[in-house]
Amino acid sequence: MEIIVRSPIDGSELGRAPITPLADMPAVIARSQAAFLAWRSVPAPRRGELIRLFGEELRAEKASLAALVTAEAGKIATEGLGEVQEMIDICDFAVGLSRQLYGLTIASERPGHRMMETWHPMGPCAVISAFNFPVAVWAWNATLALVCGDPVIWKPSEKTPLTALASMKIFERALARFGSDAPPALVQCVIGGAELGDALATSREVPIVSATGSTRMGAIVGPKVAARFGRSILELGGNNAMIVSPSADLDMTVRAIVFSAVGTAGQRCTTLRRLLVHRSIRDDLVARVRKAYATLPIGDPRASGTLVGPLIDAGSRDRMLAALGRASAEGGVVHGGRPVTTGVPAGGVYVEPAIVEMPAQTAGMREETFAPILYVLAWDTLDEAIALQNDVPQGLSSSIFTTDLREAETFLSAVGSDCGIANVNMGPSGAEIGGAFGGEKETGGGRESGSDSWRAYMRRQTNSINYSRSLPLAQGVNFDI
Ligand code: UN1
Repeated sequence: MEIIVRSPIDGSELGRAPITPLADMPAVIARSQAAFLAWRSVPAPRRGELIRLFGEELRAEKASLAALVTAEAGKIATEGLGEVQEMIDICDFAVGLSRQLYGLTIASERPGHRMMETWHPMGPCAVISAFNFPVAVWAWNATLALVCGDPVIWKPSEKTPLTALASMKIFERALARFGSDAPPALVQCVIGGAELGDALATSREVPIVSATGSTRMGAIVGPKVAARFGRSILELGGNNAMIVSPSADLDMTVRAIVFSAVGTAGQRCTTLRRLLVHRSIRDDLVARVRKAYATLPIGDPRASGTLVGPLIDAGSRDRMLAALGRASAEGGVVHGGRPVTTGVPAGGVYVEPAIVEMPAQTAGMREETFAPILYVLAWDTLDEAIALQNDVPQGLSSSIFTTDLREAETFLSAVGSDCGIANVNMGPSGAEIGGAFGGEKETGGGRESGSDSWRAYMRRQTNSINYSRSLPLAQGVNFDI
């Protein structure tokens, strides 16, 4: 059994990927457990050396892997390169981290005692990744898991197995240079559908499951991992907004809107989906954004100059058109959003990005449609804008354009954005790897990539050491025998 992989650019067959039989999963997991027993004892800085080598191999293959990302996921060329750069960046981060897996030393209340925290490897880490960032999000997880001492089992999206297999080949080059400290099966890739994800989610031998995808998927995976007290790192749907205040630099705002709303053809989890504009500048801003949309080069993502490539498949287009129909029925005025069939490669699914002027925040707007639809709403007070921004089930990314310090700081404060990411004078998408990435509410609560996200890949141990000659009890308890 194999998956026939077709390019979203023109529907042509790119290659075939062998499907991992479900019956193989126990052996895959057992191999990962065996790898863990060896890998956990390799010093973390030495584990980092493997990731340093992986970063070197990725640098050497940056152009070719990026071209494959473009062919298989349909991203425009510069975004394909950006995706591989994101892998390289997280390798650098993880190498440094391999010498910084620090714990605390804590003041003990007892004389002659020391208390501290130690971080230990946790065990196999499953990574379930999505089509839209087919390799970078895996790398965020895999590089951190590996320096933390955890083997990785990767289930890429069924839509993008070839970029996964290519990344595995590049990783194998690093392994070959690294030598025998790395056990067999340190990183395994399984190809297939939800049944493989289910095998990982339900296995007690897989303590960590990091899953990126829809909220619907997360609502299935999360409870299965929780039911066996596993740890999940969920990065699910987003419904990201930008608040534009009257003081905003509108030239910058327009550029940020266009990149974050139509970049990756609206198929980023961080894509700008809701534009919340002060009523006094709404018409002006909408006119400017419509003007920019009118000249967007839509078409072959390999061609230089193209800014909007194809949607991943026809199902995506159908969901987009259905969402636009629903928005109209809810009182919205739709601009654009039509399928594009001329001037684009035959066999691919291309659309005009849509702008929809809405009368209110409707039920349709509260759902994430993974396509380039930008809903626009007006507001009168910042409190109202922040309430609109937060009044959706998702909580991934958010932004404000303002030159007013009070507005910016209010947006970032406890009464401001309720999202995992909140930006000022930049759009909600295109995060750097150095920060923790993820969001609240239906986004799932997980954090990946930078900052101290590594802690999710390790187990914390509190150690108390008595170096005195007596045995005092905590809280002053007396228990003399
Ligand atoms: C995703 O869409 O799952 O912040 C990840 C961004 C990218 C990552 C997106 N660095 O837009």
